[in-house]
Amino acid sequence: MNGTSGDGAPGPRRFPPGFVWGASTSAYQIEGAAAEDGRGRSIWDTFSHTPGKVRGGDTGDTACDSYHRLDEDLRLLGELGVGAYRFSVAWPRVQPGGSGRVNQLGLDYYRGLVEGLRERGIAPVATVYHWELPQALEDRGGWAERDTAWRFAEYAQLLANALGDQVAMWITLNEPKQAAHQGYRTGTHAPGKTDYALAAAATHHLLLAHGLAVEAMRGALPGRVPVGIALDVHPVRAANEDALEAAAAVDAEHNRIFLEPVLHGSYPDAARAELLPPAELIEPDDMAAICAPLDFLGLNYYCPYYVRLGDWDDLRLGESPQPGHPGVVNYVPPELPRTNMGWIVEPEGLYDTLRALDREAPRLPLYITENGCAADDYVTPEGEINDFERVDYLHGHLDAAWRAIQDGVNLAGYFVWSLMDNFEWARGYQRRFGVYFVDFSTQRRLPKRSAAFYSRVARHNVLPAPEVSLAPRGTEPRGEPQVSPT
Ligand code: IFM
Repeated sequence: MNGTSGDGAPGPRRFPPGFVWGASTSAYQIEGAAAEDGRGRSIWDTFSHTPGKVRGGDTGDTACDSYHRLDEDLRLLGELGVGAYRFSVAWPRVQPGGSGRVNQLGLDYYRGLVEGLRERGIAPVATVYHWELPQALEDRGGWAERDTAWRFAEYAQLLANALGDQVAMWITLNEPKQAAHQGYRTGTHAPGKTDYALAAAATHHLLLAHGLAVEAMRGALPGRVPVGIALDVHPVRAANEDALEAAAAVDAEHNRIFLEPVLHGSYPDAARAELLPPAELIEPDDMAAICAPLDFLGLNYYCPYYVRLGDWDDLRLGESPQPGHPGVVNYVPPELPRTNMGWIVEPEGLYDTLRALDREAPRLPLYITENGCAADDYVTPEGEINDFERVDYLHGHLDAAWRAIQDGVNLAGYFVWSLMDNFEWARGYQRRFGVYFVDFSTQRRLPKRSAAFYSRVARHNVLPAPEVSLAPRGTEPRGEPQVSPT
């Protein structure tokens, strides 16, 4: 049965043969060993050690200690039954100063990781940059400087040479929007700058870095190993017709500002001028480099944004002003659930985004490179982690992904964020996204109900119908989640 049961109710959803099921992490969020084996400092080491920047003063110094627990984490991945693992390489671990000297011990670590994955039949999917700029480069201006894009291309080429025989897919950048905007405009991420001009310059140089890296990596990689980018896209909804124009402007600033250069080689007209790179920063060949054809596009999807027109002095609980747009409010529809990040849960946003990307880049393979939710997970006295809201979230979003495929979208894979609880940037360890629970005092990993659920889906390539009991089978992680209807 595929799609409906005999009585017309939703039945199991079978994914296409070869659909990739994966799990995602990033280096600073899980590795720890921040000052070991020759690793240099990154902007996140500096930022997290600056008082007041990260909740509770948390840092990634130890994180999940995955650097020392590689075998255990490879075992978790095997137990989960995924076919692919998306991890990131910490730039300062392999090139401590961001240019020049290479740290062989760092490369050895990643070689051990990719070989360990291969031995278990898990495809390594490597992200070149997940926000760990070497501090030495930030000291020279960071992403606001054009030279950083060239240093990045060199680093990407070095990884392609060192690991290219083992890595199945490469992702140049993870969420450049967050790196540029949280890093250089709102200051909520490293390096914590609050300057529109720096953010606009960082936007262009991150995109240029992507384009230069695609070219450099293609020259170094064997055969046609796929190279792509992971962008975070939030559909922007207008609360009513009055807010349609505002929604289009917010969409330009949050989504189009990265999608359009990468897919079409231009910046969106509708974005505010102060967010766009000034013409003098854009050299003649830049846009052509930035829109070098991709082998795939990675989509990180978590939630939609809603906007309404309204008085900034009269906000409702959970609402906030939309920066730069007086009278536009980030609206929270009261009927929609939210996660403990405050993020709206709306699987239809994933469906709509996939359909829109497929229209915009017809037949380009799409991967959901991140999707998941934070929840208030805890271990019961019986040793269980009953994260039913995460199971429900994943079920709803996988159902949306399946529907998009039925409607013709070229979606080739899905990576849950995240394999395990980890350092959630400025929120520290207070926000848990993993399908494995991490007890940070002992580093013990425990499967949550969602691990059993996701494992079952990945192993069978089928999303069960709502309300199906998922009894533990074989080597699947322990747990018997009931999937509630979405
Ligand atoms: O944890 C992050 C990840 O590093 C990038 N995408 C969003 C996740 C959840 O906030």
